[in-house]
Amino acid sequence: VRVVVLGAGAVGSLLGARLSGAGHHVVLVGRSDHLEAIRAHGLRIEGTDPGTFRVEGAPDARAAQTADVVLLTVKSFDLAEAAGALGRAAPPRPTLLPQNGLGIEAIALRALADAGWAHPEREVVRAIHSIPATWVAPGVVRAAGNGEFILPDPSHGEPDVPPVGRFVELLRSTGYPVRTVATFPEQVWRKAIVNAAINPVTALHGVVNGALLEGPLRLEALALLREAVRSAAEEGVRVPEKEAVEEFERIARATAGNRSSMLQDLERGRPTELDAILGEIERRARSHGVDLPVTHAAIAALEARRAQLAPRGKAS
Ligand code: KPL
Repeated sequence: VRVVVLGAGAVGSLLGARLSGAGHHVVLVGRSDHLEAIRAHGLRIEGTDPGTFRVEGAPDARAAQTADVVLLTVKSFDLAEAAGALGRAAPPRPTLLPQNGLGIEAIALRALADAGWAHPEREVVRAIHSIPATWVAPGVVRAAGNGEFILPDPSHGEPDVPPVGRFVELLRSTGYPVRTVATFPEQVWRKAIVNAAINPVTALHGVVNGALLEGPLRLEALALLREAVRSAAEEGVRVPEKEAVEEFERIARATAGNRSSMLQDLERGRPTELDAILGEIERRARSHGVDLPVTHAAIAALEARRAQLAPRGKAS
């Protein structure tokens, strides 16, 4: 299968490496220094199942013109722009959206439709995952533990099912477990709840995910988790708090050595997924007349930290 990874950061590159290892033809679209390093030395994966992998590089979304499938692995804050570029550069293609956060599909569908795809909802498959990947340097990514993919159960889709089965098969070839669930929208919330607990606290304190398993940082994470559970409930998605805590612990443990994506973004002076995670959680609660004080304070603290760290002129 010819796979184009649009947005080859840590996760996109790691997936590209695993797919290439499984015999697929992989083209990464990403930063030029990353592609340069890969051209010279191959794509190096450190950590879990290390190795060096052959993948092609391409400068922009036009690579998707000849793709069988597209993994749109940019972060949520770059999604509208990347989906627009994909829509303008290539005809409709099965496209996977594995971002963190809430409201992701709506952003991609709107951008693809605006760019000219007639029925983007037939092509786009939302997925969630907990694969820990750390950016090390151009050409080098660390697989920091284990994770899994969750996709919607295709048998519960609309008659015009998007190509879920195709992605299930493709993603299984990476070696990561892939589950399909009938309650997919609830799973998206469950992952957002876990991200609401892990990402802001690791980013604010500059610690790996495993540091939240005990002590005061655990309490900080759980306070955010509780408010996220409340927001979900207001939206009609009932996640028992006990189950949310267990999921938080399971993922923090499985990715204990990883630096969360929000911490990595903050340290690199990039925008973060704060808005797609805590911002959405707060807005949705507020639309039901509910204030989330801990979430609100964490958003303010992270925005302040980002303003301190962001390269000048690039704050957004
Ligand atoms: O989703 C993640 C992220 O960092 O964004 C986890 C699963 C928490 C791994 O770090």
